[in-house]
Amino acid sequence: MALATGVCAQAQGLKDAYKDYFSVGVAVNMRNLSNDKHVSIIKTNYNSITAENDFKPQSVQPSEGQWNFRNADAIADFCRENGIKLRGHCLAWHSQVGRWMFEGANGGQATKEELYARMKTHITTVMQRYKDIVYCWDVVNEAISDGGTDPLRNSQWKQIAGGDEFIRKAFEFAREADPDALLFYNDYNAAVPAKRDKIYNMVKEMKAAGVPIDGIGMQGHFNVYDPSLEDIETAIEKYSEIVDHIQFTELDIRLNREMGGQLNMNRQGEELTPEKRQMFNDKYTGFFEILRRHADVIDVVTFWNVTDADSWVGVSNYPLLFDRDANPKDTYYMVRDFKPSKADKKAAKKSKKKAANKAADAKAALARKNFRK
Ligand code: 9MR
Repeated sequence: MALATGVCAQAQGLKDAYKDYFSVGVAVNMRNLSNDKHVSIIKTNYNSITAENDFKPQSVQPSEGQWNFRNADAIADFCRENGIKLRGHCLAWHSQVGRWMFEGANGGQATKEELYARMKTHITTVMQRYKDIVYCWDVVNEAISDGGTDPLRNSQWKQIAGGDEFIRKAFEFAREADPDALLFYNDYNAAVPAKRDKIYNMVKEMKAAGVPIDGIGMQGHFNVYDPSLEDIETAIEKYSEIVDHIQFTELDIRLNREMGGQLNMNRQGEELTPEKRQMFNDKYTGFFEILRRHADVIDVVTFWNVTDADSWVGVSNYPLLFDRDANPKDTYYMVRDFKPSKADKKAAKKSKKKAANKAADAKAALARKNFRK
């Protein structure tokens, strides 16, 4: 048939271009879902969605026992309707969680028992509500410290638990709530050697003690300078010694030197000079080359926001593949229309049977079928 010509070889969207390697995802908010152009970008390019904010503890349970699932339900329904799988983000985090989680019933700080009981209720309620469509969860988010000698962030979770026990508890409650979901430890700066080693050691020790951690989420809030592509690749290799699943969960690449999960500077980027544009293109294409090489262990790469105008790092940081007007940059085509190398083809073969993505896609297909009933 005439259709079987070169025209068909052109990739449709990112998810199609990478179908033999890994899934491609995006973080969405409610504004995206009521914008036709954004919806079209999402449907064309992505087969995994993360809610940017609407599944977080503060959003779904602003005060104890008061549940607010409106936005989370709308995002889950969008996924069900379109057969797009959903990443759950997130269950235990020091940020975007109501203060009530850490307050004692009789004033002062909660006891460990109070904290764990609330944690269990939260995790069980949220996970069971979305178990038909959510294929993996960031169970614990950002619990490792950025500097200092203590590998643990000095959060209220840690203070009340008296150490890292809350991490174990969170994963155990999560496994019990939905035994089919893949469970992730998720953090930023996960490719920076000092923090990488702390994450590696924590996950290794926990797994050896039987804690049900399936994978590591490397957020991927990069900039055009750091971390180096070498550090990113080394981190993937190290983590793959201890887990079968690595996901890049929050990808964006800033023009300024700031990186990680918090904005310490301002949302000013830098001028988009030809040099900067080149660095940006090189970083994205180099990063995707690495991802393809490691497709056997990488399940999904998720962009943190749809367009530059949505980005939490500010539009002038130019961080994504779609510009402020939701038009694809030339970088988008460079990432999408790659020419597979020999190494790519080998990696694609190795990753083709990847059970995680298949199971998750089957779940999304079933959710779509049920949604239409
Ligand atoms: O993109 C999110 C932004 O809209 C929120 O204001 C912010 C609140 O902390 O969280 C952002 O998303 C974070 C994600 O949930 C966890 N990793 C770091 C991300 C950027 O701060």
